[in-house]
Amino acid sequence: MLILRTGRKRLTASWMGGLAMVLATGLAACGGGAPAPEPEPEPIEEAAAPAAPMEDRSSTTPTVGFVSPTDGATVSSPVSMEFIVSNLNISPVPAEVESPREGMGHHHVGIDTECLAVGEAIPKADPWVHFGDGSKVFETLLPAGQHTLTLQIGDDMHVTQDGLCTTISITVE
Ligand SMILES: [Cu+2]
Repeated sequence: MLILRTGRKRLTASWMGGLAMVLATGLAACGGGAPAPEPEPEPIEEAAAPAAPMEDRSSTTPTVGFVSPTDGATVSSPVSMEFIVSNLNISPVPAEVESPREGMGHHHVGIDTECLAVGEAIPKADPWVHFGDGSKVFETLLPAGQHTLTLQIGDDMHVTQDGLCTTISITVE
């Protein structure tokens, strides 16, 4: 019933009237002390939960992005970053790597730089920071002004992957 009220804003007057009656009836039933109607709303709420944007399983294409900051945001220093991927596993780089594991990678942030070409090894030097421990958050001091933040996935060999890079612009105040 809550779904009907909030989800469909264009109900006609007659619909609303009918809905009000249904609601009134439902409330009356609740008020009567009968515990029976209680379980009904629960499946509705559970059904609505997967609509949350964090776990999108509608595609099998791997993606990477910033949870924060958002593109165009004005933030203060130190700048806190949070990364997210879908259809890819973020995993610490093993101690010894003979060949990169399929479907696994780790985050890299490039400060004031663009995405590297696909197939390139991400340098272990400025302006790149590797998160070979599997980290999904980072905090760093940045001078005031406009900055470009690039988030790029590398496999166990730190090699860039097709489609797995994103760049945002932020302003540090
Ligand atoms: Cu790396």
